[in-house]
Amino acid sequence: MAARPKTIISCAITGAIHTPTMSDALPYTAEDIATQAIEAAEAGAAILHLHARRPEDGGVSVDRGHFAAFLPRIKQASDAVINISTGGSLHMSIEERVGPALAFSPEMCSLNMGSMNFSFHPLAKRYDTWKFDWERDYIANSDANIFRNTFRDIETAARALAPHDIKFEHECYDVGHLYNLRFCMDIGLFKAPVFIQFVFGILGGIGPEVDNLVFMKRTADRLFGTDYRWSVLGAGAAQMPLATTAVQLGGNLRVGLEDSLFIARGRLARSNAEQVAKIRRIVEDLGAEIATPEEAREILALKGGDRTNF
Ligand code: KMH
Ligand code: ZN
Repeated sequence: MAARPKTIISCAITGAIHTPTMSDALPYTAEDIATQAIEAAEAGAAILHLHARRPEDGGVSVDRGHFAAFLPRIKQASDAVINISTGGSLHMSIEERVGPALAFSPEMCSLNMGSMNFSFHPLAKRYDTWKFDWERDYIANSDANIFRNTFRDIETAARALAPHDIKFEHECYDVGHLYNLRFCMDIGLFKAPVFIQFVFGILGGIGPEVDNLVFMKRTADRLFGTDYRWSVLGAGAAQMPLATTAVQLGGNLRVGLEDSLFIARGRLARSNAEQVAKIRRIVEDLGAEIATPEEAREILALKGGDRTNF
């Protein structure tokens, strides 16, 4: 029997959905983002998916200075693969969103593979008071959001970043996004092996049922054969259950406060590292082994941590 592949744990440290009111653990200063990222790597995350935020109020940022305040600190303390988001916020152009990846040339960056409704407005009802003025409207008005990732946007990002030899985390929120990726590979935008993040449970995307994971995986097998590696991200309450299912199916997984603020039903996580430690226990209890950053680099054919610009 072939050896079981090692499980790559990605951890998405802060994201652009949750806001400071929702959890005291959500990091938004450079110091807290760096500390939580380093601790997540120590707990077993091989890949750190990173967004920046404004240190004064936690707002979503693509400012180079905000990234520059934590990237070198993380690199100094950890060998983990750095993955910079190109998701930005839902109000930014693709040129603004790829800015940080262009500036810092990380080993990986996210790339969202289709346009869609992307909403978290139901969260607004859960809070009566907010830590910062911007939060309530940002959340409540997300029912008007279109997360724009047209073919032209995807091509713009791919061509701008091509000289940097960055491996994309192709975020696919529905089965059509897999076909978008196949089309983009066919016109030469991405080379194998591609890394697909199957995303479940975002309002506007496919729901977090196991049937849907099997369907996405089966479709990807048909479209990409051996040319892809895959990982699973379940939003909110689906995070740990779907990550566990991914391990059982031989895939990789993503946790982190970007995707869920909780460690168990009704219990907020104290940190990103707490979520990583929990899923690591599950991975090992299921008889699998986690991948080190070096192993993740080999599995995903990454360029190496010495070829970044930070
Ligand atoms: N929060 C995830 C569902 C990105 O950074 O490019 C989406 C995400 C997007 O991770
Ligand atoms: Zn993200």
